[in-house]
Amino acid sequence: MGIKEPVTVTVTGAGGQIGYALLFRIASGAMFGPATPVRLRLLEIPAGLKSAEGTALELQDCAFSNLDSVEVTGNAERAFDGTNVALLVGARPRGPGMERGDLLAANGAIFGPQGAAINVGAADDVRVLVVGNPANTNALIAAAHAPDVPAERFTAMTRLDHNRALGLLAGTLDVGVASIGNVIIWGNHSATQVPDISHAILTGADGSQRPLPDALAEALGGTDKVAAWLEGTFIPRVAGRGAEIIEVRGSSSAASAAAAAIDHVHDWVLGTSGSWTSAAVLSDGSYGVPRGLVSSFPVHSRNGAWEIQQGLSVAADVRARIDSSLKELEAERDMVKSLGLI
Ligand code: NAX
Repeated sequence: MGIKEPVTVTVTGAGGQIGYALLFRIASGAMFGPATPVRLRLLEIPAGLKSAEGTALELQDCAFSNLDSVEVTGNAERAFDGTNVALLVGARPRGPGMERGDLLAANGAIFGPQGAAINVGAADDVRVLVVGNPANTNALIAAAHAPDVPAERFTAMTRLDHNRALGLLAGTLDVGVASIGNVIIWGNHSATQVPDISHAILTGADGSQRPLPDALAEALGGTDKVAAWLEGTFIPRVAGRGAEIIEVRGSSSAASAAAAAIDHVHDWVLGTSGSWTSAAVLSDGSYGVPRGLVSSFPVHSRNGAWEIQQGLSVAADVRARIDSSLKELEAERDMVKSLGLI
């Protein structure tokens, strides 16, 4: 295969810890494959510029064959000019005493202008992944400021939650992650997220498939044990994994967040070839999720676009959890609306 045209990728918060884990993998070809050169644009605020510049020096020192160029800037219009893929990682963390409204307002001041800059200068095929929290609502804010970009091009990351669920299931069943399919994360990327294994399947070494809950019942010693494990271990452990990482590592997830961002964009651009994953995308009303919210769904990607996996049954307990996560998303949306951010 010949060398393709370079893809321009903008990473905000490039001087931060996710940026440091992410940029080298993009530059090495993990996002689009080794035959696609990348042009990197690193956007930072003044306090993070030096760190981003240091990362740019190291990128040069890696001599990645498909790294076309690296540019560090503090100017959003420049950073998003002609961008094909925008990874919005930099965000305002919740400070001491900060209420949810303060947090949303502070992030509105970041994601509104970045959405506007994307609207002005990004390439026609721009795809946006918001990683910075609160990711779903930040995506909503950015989309609202980019009226000329189709709103479905603004997505938020729940792939890390999805991957965390895969890792926990694989460890519990003592199988490889690749043998597990059709896990779902629904709702908000927050503690209310809904990891769901009702449709999950396990593929054996001989290629045979069976419902993953059946394999869990076997591993845990009975069907009745599965519900308790889901409720008491699986769901809280996946939803609380970010806090667990902070507790153990002393700082928040970085390399795993970067890996999930790579997976999200890779699958979005190159397709999911028959399988599904999870991503927070614009709701079209599927599964009773109010139209216009950015919420996590089971999705597949075809022809470079996410599509929500249709026609799945939703168990009553999963439905109740989804509804409570949607309440949280609606409350965030109503708050940013009342703040004039969307
Ligand atoms: P860091 O604090 O290490 O880095 C953030 C960087 O963003 C800093 O260098 C800062 O200067 C920069 N920044 C702030 N405002 C900016 C702006 N307006 N324009 C450009 N750059 C700006 O945080 P890091 O650990 O890298 O995490 C980044 C974000 O990812 C946080 O909001 C975090 O909550 C979120 N996460 C989201 C995850 C997800 O699954 N969706 C998981 C990992 C992570 O917690």
